[in-house]
Amino acid sequence: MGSIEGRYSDGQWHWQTSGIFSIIEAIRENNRKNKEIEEMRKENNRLLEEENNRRKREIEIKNKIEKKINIIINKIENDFIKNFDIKEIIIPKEIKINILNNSQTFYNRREKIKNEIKKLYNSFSKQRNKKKFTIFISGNTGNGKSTLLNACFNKYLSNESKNIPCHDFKIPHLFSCENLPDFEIYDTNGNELIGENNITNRLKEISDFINEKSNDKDKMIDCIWYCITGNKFQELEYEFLKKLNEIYYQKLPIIIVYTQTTNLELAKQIKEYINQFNLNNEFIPVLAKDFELINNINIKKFGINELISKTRELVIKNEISLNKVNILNNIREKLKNQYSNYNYDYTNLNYLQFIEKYFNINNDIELNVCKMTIKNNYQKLKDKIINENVDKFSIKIKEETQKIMTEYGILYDYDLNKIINQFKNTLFLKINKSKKVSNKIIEEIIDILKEFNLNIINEEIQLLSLE
Ligand SMILES: Nc1nc2c(ncn2[C@@H]2O[C@H](COP(=O)(O)OP(=O)(O)OP(=O)(O)O)[C@@H](O)[C@H]2O)c(=O)[nH]1
Ligand SMILES: [Mg+2]
Repeated sequence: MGSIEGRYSDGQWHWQTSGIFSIIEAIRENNRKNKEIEEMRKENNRLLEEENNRRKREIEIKNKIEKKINIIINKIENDFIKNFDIKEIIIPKEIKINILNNSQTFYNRREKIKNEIKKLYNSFSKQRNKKKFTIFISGNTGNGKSTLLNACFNKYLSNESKNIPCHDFKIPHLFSCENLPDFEIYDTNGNELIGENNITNRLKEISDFINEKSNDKDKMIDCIWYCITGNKFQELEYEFLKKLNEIYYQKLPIIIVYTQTTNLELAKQIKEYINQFNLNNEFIPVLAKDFELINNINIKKFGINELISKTRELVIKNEISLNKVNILNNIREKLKNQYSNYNYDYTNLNYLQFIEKYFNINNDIELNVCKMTIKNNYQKLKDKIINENVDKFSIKIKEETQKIMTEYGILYDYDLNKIINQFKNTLFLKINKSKKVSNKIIEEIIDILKEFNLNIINEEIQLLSLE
């Protein structure tokens, strides 16, 4: 057995166990310590897990923030670059106005290009390899086709009908006369447009005939005169003309000749009425023969010369537009030879040099002033623009990233300088690139070509492109 002994020293009792008591005590003590250790271990684990979780969450949030911030930085950068227009910025407004408005040189540039094109245009119309303008007259019976033909040649060639229609021509008959040597005109039987079927048949007859002639370059039809008269533009005439226009759209000009015009006011009304249909035919009122109003009071004939010169003009225009690709090639070649070594952005010096070279302008004071001003300001302006943009850019980046950080209650450390430098580089590239690309001249040429009825489509713009 064990015992417990007490001993007094240092002012207090000290107990000492021995034997079995001391073993029990030791076991108890051991258990207690084990428990303590176990609890400490648990507590430790808990804290560790908590810390781990906290770190995990933090990493997650940081990742999220990083992603968001990267997206927003990219977007800001893209927006800046996209909206950055060097042409608007590099040259200050005053200089631009100076260049574009006040300078005779620049004003003349358009005229000079126009003249170049005009020359080509004229040389083309002179080169017309067909000798005559071949006209096909169509229109309802009795509305004055033969009389019109005779008036053009100033000679009675084709029978004019008296009271009944004279169906002289089973097939269209070609007339010509030295009085108007560059014209030959087909007279035809009048259309009797009764019913839809008739329109179709008549159209077929006419188009077959025109088609057959088109195989021979010298004999092909160049223009149709569609004669109408009286105080009404009939529904069937409209149907007929509409279909005729469809067949010959951009192939053959069709002129509406309003014959036997004794009342200009009425002619105007008919013209306005037809305009509603958007047929886009030229409308020319004509009186082919003096008209006796009453007892020797005559209305004088008129309109024949207008009809003839309009016809020449439209036929040539049509031929040119059919030959458009050739002409465009010509123009392009001509311009390209002069442009090829130059950049032609009107905001840079090279462009001015190009203008100088292309139009042989050497001592134009205005041009030189522009040149000097641009030269002196160019680098300064470039730096200014870049700095201004960089400032705006970094403010925007700071603002937007701050917003995101506040939203997540966390600070995120990103390298603003790196981002800004990258932005600067992109901006530089863009500025340098934009110097080389400008369609200003092309646009102008396209505009001018339009005036000559040379509307061009996308591929042709490419063709014309000087790059
Ligand atoms: N005064 C005058 N009479 C005209 C004019 N145009 C036509 N006429 C008369 O109108 C009638 C018919 O004219 P045409 O020229 O024969 O008509 P068309 O269209 O050739 O007739 P078809 O060949 O039968 O289809 C004739 O009597 C002409 O003299 C004009 O401008 N002035
Ligand atoms: Mg006739």
